[in-house]
Amino acid sequence: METNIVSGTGLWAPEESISNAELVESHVVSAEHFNRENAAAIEAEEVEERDPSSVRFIVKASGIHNRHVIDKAGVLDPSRMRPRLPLRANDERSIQCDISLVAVREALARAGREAGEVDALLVACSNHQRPYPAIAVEIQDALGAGGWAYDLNVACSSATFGIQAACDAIANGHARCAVVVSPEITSGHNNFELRDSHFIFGDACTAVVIEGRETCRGKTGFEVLGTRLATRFSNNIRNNFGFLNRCETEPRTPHDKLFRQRGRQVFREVCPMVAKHIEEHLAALGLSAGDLERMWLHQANLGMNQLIARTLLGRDPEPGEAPVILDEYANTSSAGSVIAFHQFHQDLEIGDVGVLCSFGAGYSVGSVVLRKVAI
Ligand code: CO8
Repeated sequence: METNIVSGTGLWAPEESISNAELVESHVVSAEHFNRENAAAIEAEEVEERDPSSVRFIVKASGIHNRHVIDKAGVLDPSRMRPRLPLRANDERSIQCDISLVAVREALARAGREAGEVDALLVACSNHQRPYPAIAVEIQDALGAGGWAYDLNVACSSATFGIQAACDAIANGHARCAVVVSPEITSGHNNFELRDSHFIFGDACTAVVIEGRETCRGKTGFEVLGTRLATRFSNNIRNNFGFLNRCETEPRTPHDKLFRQRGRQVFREVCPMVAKHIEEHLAALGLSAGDLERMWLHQANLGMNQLIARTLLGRDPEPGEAPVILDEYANTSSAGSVIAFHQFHQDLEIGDVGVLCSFGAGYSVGSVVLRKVAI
């Protein structure tokens, strides 16, 4: 069976970013406005008063200091609180296609591959701009790639689920050079009006090139020792936006069609699930946490990552053992663990082993165990 290699990664992140202070300032203005407009209903206890957000809470609860977004002005405008994106005509490229091209081209350049050599392309992310034609097929066309392409969505775990699908396709002879791209425009479906979640997300797009060892052109790469996926149904992270909204006899509130979660429950339930998942995956490969040089974990919450690493290692992780990018990028959904890998793998030695792991809505967990190899 073909040995799969991660031969290149790429990253697109918006130039514009928002600090916690800027985000909180906009939230406070919006909450005050809401409370004024709804004073009578709040007084009658028909509507809940909106409490102001705080920078101190955000840093303490999440470790997030900053996030990059596709349109800062729209997100921070208290009367809008979402990106302002010009409508594109059908003959123009979609936004997800445009940002994907940047990340994919970087990943291919790092792998020493031409776009025309790609024969499988998966757009793996938590929201697609339209149901069809698939964003993946649009990117395939814009890139000049061959083969086949499709979209898939497993929320924050989309990239690792896509990597497993790509590895399976190569191993089964259905593809030779696969790309998994995760264009996450989270600011389009985050609720910036509510303090509980307004600080959580940021936008980014990552790309991962996977190919058989025989075709690799680089001097080094990361051999995929194994992939493992798991899902368990939970309503604790949910978004009710969908194509049947317009058919529902009771209209949903706008907030119901955006991201929402019971964050504390997610924290409590997902951390042990992830630690056990990684431990069992490593054991199945004849490895243990002590063999890991690096953990590229999903970037939702600093406390979650520290707890998962501590559970696995039986001690606090050393600086750099579980790299953090959420301080700068916030939760970029499925792109997060790939950004951590993209930015923190160059220093590893041949033979070093690491695990890339995502987790989130579903619930879903995906792990990819990687070993640096000379080609
Ligand atoms: N400022 C001040 N106070 C606040 C704020 C704020 N911004 N937000 C909440 N509070 C208050 C609460 O109201 C609460 O007050 P009280 O005790 O009076 O009720 C108090 O602070 C404590 O609130 P929490 O219990 O919610 O605080 P936590 O310590 O649990 O921290 C976190 C909240 C940071 C959300 C934390 O629970 C967490 O990170 N949990 C894990 C969440 C997670 O990993 N989720 C994964 C989501 S991503 C995913 O799966 C992909 C989805 C698809 C992408 C969607 C893109 C939009």
